[in-house]
Formats: sequence, C-alpha cells, structure tokens
Amino acid sequence: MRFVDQIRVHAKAGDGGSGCCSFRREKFIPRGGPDGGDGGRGGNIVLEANADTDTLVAFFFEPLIRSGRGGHGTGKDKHGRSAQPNVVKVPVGTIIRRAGATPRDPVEDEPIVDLSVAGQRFLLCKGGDGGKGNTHFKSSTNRVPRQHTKGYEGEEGWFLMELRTIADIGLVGYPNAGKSTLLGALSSARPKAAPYPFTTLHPSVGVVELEGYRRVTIADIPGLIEGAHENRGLGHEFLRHIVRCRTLFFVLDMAGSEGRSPIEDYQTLRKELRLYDPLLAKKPACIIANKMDVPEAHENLKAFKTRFPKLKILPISAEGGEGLQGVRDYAAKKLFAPKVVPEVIVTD
Ligand SMILES: Nc1nc2c(ncn2[C@@H]2O[C@H](COP(=O)(O)OP(=O)(O)O)[C@@H](O)[C@H]2O)c(=O)[nH]1
Ligand SMILES: [Mg+2]
Repeated sequence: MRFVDQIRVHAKAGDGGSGCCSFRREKFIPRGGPDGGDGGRGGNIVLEANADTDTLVAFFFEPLIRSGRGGHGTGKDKHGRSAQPNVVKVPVGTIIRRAGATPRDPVEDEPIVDLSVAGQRFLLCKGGDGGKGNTHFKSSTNRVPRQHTKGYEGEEGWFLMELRTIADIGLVGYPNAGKSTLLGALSSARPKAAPYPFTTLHPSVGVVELEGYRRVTIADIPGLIEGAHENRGLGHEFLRHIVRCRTLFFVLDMAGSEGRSPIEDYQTLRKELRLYDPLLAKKPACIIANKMDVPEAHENLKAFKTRFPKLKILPISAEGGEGLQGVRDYAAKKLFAPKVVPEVIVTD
C-alpha cells in the first residue's frame, strides 16, 4: 500500500426527520386540534483539521462519510431530535475538491477548502431540515389539517481529499548531501512516526526548537533524482510532498564528494521542481552549503557564490554541528510570522 495522501470519498449528510400528523386526544376534548411535531434536522458533516492526524489512510479503508438522520416528529407537538454533526478529523493541510462519481471523472481545479490550521472546521455537507408537522397547516378554513411534510434530504457529494502540507521547511537535495544528518542535528523531537508500510518515500519530520519557545517543523524528503518530474523513480510521490512545505532548504554537498558539482546539483534540482510545478520554483528557498568541514568545500563555495550572488547561503557542517545556529536564526526570521487563521468558511 502506498502513502495515502490523496483519496476520493463520498459524503452524505443525514436526512431530516419527517413531520408528524397527529391530533390531540384528551378527556373532555373530543376533537382536539392538530399536534403533530416537526422532524429533527439531519446531522451535518463537518471536517476538522487535526494536528494529531497525519494521514488520510482512514478514508482509504472507509471512503464513505455519513451522519445520522433527524428523528421524526411525534404527537403532542414533540419535535424529532436533531442528529449530532459528524465531525470528521482530517490532517492539517488537507485540501478538498469536488470530484465526480467515478475515478475517471474530472476533479474541480479550485479547492473548496484548504484546512490549513489546526482546529479549522468546514461544513462539507449540510444535514436536511426536518419536515413540518400538521400543526403548521392549521387555518381558519382547515381545522383538521392532515398535511405534513417529509424531511429534506441531506446534502451529498463526491470529494477529493488531498494532503499536501508536510512541514514548514522541506529539505531538498540529492542522496548523501547530508539531509538526514542535518535533520537529526537540528530537531529535538520527532513527531510520532506514522505507521505507513510504505517507508522509502515517507518524509521524516522533525521539530526544531527556536528561541522563545517557537518551533518549526522540518522534513527530510528523500528520493529526488533527475527525471523526477517525469515520474522517474518515485518522482511524483516525492514532488507532491514538497509542494506544500512552506519553504525549501536546498541541501548541497559543497565538498563535491563523489565528483558532484554543487552548482550543477542546484541547477538540476531547481529544474526538476520547476518542470513539475512552476509554483515550486517561486517558493521561498535558501541554500544550505553542507560539509564545510571538508577543505575543498571553501573553493566550491566561493565559485557557487560568484555564480549565484543573490542567493541566501548558509554554510554549515551538519556532522560537525557548525553553523546550525545560523540555520535556526534564518528559519525564525523567515517562518515566524504569526500565523494568520484563515477565515473559517462555515462553522457549525
Ligand atoms: N564531512 C562531512 N560529511 C557529512 C556531513 N554531513 C553529512 N555527512 C556525511 O554524508 C553522508 C550522507 O549523509 P546523509 O545525512 O545520510 O545524507 P542524505 O542522503 O542527504 O540524508 C554520510 O556519510 C554523512 O556522514 C558534513 O557536514 N561533513
Ligand atoms: Mg537521508
């Protein structure tokens, strides 16, 4: 099974309960008026971005979302019970699009919601209103109304859920550039490992503690190779993961080990990203010049700076623990604007 970061689901909110047709029956009131209560509302389906969930795998096994129907109205003007909403937890960073009823149907380009902040809620399908009891149909000309209405149907639809947020910082680089070493050196905690049987591409995420109790997440996303944009290797899997990292840190082997050239490496990395999604090329990014403990690295860094004078370059030795404070400071500066909570479209 693959890392589930995209899944089509069908959601249907509860139908409303029916209104009731009933008349008062009491001692000494032989022909009482109508007293049929209204039906209750069907339960809404509400999505909630949840920070403790990091996969859509639950929907892989159960791609149907439902909520309860409203109770029917009863006599003595008793209204049916409204059903509780079904609040469905999805990972922070889940994007919802309208889809068709079969996998071949097109998916709408424009998302209907991006659940990007923990706690954010979105009303996906509204429960149906309850029907009206016969009390509502009483009039001067109709004292014995038998009309009552059925409950309305709950909204339903097919949706595509897509998970795109991985971390604040995505480490992008060729194998052996030092991404894993850097992640280990920077991060104090690892969020609980998600139980994906598919591990080769599963991004490894760490938490970096910054001054003032601020924290950012950083992801080591292995697997970028040349031709990734053509889906070579597991290219698209990889690229989809980095789309929603807020910033990218390109990790380069500045020592040029194994005959690599940092300049070429950087150009190829950028090219792969651009060919996959031009937006990726516009993402805020900086260069981590790693392995600066190796003497040759200094020459290479000089050449690199001459070639790319405008790039922000942070020289480090991930293994030797040099320059890591510079990386933290840069992360704090770039990422630690207070998070704006996007307007919640509908809350229940
Ligand atoms: N000399 C030197 N070697 C490093 C440094 N950082 C990582 N390495 C070595 O480079 C190799 C690849 O590192 P790794 O973190 O696994 O790279 P990844 O494939 O990008 O995750 C390992 O043998 C590391 O010990 C560094 O700062 N200096
Ligand atoms: Mg690694």
